[in-house]
Amino acid sequence: MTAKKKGSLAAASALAELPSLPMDAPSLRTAFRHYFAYNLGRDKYCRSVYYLYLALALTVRDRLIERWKNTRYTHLESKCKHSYYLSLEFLMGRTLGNAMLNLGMTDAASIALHELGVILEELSDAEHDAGLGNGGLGRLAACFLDSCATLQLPVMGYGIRYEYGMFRQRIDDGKQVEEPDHWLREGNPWEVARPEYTQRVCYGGRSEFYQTCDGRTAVRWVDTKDVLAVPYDVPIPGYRNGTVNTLRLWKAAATDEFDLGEFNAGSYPESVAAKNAAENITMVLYPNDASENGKELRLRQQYFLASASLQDVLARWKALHKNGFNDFASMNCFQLNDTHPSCAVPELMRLLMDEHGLGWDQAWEITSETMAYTNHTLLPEALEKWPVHLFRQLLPRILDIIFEINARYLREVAHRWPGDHERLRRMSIIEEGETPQVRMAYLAVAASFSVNGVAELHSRLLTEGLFRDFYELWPKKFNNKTNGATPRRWLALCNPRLSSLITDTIGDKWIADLSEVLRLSDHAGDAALRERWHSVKRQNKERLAALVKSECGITLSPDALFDVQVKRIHEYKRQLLNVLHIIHLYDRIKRGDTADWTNRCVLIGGKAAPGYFMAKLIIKLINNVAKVINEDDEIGDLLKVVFFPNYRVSALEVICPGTDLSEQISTAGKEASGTSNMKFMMNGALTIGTLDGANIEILEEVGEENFFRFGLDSAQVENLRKHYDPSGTINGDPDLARVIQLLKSSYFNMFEPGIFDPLINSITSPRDPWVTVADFRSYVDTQQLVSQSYRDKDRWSQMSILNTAHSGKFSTDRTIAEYNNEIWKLKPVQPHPIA
Ligand code: MIF
Repeated sequence: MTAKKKGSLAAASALAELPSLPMDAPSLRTAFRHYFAYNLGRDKYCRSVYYLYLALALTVRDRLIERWKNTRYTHLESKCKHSYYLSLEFLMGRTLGNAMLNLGMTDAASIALHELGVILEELSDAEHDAGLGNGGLGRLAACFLDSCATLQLPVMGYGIRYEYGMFRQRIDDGKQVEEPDHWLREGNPWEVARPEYTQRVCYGGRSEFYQTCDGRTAVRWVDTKDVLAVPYDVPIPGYRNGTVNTLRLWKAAATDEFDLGEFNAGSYPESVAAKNAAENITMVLYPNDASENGKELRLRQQYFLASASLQDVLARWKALHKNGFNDFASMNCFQLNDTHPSCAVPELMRLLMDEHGLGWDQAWEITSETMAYTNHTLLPEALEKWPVHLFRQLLPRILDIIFEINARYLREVAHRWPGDHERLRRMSIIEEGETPQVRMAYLAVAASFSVNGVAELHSRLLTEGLFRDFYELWPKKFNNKTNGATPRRWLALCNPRLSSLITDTIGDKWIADLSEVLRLSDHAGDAALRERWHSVKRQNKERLAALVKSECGITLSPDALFDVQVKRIHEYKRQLLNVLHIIHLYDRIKRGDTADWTNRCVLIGGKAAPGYFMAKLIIKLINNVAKVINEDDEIGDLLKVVFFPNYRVSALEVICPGTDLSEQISTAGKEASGTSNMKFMMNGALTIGTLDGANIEILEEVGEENFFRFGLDSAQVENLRKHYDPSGTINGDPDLARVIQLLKSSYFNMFEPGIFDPLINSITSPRDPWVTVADFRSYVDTQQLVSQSYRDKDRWSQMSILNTAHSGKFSTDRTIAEYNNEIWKLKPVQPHPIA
């Protein structure tokens, strides 16, 4: 492919060709024993299952690697177009089970281990979650990679190899305590370091103009402080199709010369400190979901990812295309996962102009034809803005380019709306003010050929609100791509019992084509299926109850309705509304109002950003309410409340199969999409939800009669704000009044006076942005309907089957097919079969 190799290297081509590795149980057993004894050097004194897990992981990894190599070869040979998914977050969770499922080796591995007296599930449970993301946005990126590989699309993920992922959450006296998650401490078998593809990323310094030898004026970025970006590749297998794509994660490392200067000057400690500063860039994931905290280190991370990834793509392009960048735009596409990687816009301009000698116009043509931007939220606090002075100090050359992009684009605006200065001010990439700011979303929109939202409602609200001016200017750029979840992890892997039942009923095509599950609806009237469906749910609830028992010490009865809200803790998601309902149920029991009662276990889980005071207080309130209720002898099994600590991907894999009711209760217009709503639906949970995000599309698919809808819609919420009167609502609703009275009376914080006042004040204020109490009555009435419905087990099972049956739309295979057909336009590539 590239230059002819000499000497030993010439042998590499032959060295890499080996007979394919067998996947039958005896071969897997032999490999497993070999890794355990020789590679890991463990013996009969081994005291940790972790090494058994590692031995199996290495066995699986070999089989991934051979398909990985073939995929890479085929991509190179076919000279296909590529897309790159740039994301600061990839919330991968565990890999072992998923890799075995996609390679089709789970049964053989299970048999091989069984013969050795080893239990596969125990090994799977020993794996640390790769928590390189906060929540939905990061997990979506992980699901997308699975679907890209399954659809055999040449898509590569680019991200950051954080040394510390999402913090571990411990609950101490009802309060969240954050602990560092050093997930790499025991090594990571799922990565391959590739230091030979290291890139250099520049910071600081200044721009310098100079004359090139052919007489052009050009710019170079000088006096920079550089950091190395070392790639670690993670294999991403498709579902039983021979494809293994790549996720490339960058780790920061200090440059050698950087240390040397300092060493020679005799300042050893300073030199080591400088080295640390470089390596700090990829040390920790910022634990904020849908909110920004404006730290310089975060901007460094963002630029680091953008620069290293683009240099990597350009280097590969140059090696293969001797005749320059003419075809670059038709062969490459960058999908920006939110504005986090949007430094890629000016960085691609810089690389093309300063490093590869292109003029502005050609560089702009390439940039604006290759960048595509996905917006994931309308919340103002999540919209990234960086102070101009920070850019000037950290990335001066990048700031020059942003200014120039802005000037040229504002000329286009001025031409379209002559004399409309207000509009120019509104649309400028630079927000004027005491501290001028770079509006990253506007930069991304101005430079991208495609801008999408993540659910129908969200995409419409984008064009009506945040991006209204841009939509008027460039209507064709805007489109919707409703989110999804991969049915491999979120049904086949996490719910083996339901998967077998589905496969028994309609065959197994649904795993690679979720639209097939619709065929279940023909069987929803079959009493025998409903009975089996119910029994599967019951077993999954027992599994969840066992997890809750071991994690929290609380006993849940699987006969009760399992009512679950797991997601990041945020005011807009309204965990508080859930708490108001819990207190209302408690109050009913205390008043003896329990005729036709349905026993309920309410489980709430999620992490709060460490600096988000109100979210942390919500966690404390949930825990206090749970304690009072669970310790009250009058309550017994009528009502149980659990705060599930350290909610993460692997926890959802147990929680979602065991859930009856999925709580999706955000203030309408605020949750861009939601994705756990889809995972719960696939697993046969019913949803209680507002008309928000993808709930609307879930409701459309499954029908009103199989969905518990409540509350104001987004237009009603906006109207209500003008005359919102929570006190009136509270006084007019005796149930709500009693709930608020209980809260105010310190019933749940007897020995912690006043601690919940900020929460009480916020929901009783006419300025409550989330209009929580406005939806109370509708929520409580709908919950009453849920309770009634649950008592008809057979009907509930039918609704549950219909939810799974109508979840086909919410596969990321569908989402990715739309990204591909409408944005990326890649052709699937079938790799050569392994030797
Ligand atoms: C949105 O809040 C969520 O609604 C969406 C967000 O489903 C998800 C994926 O598109 O992205 N910072 C964010 S945006 N975290 C999320 O989960």
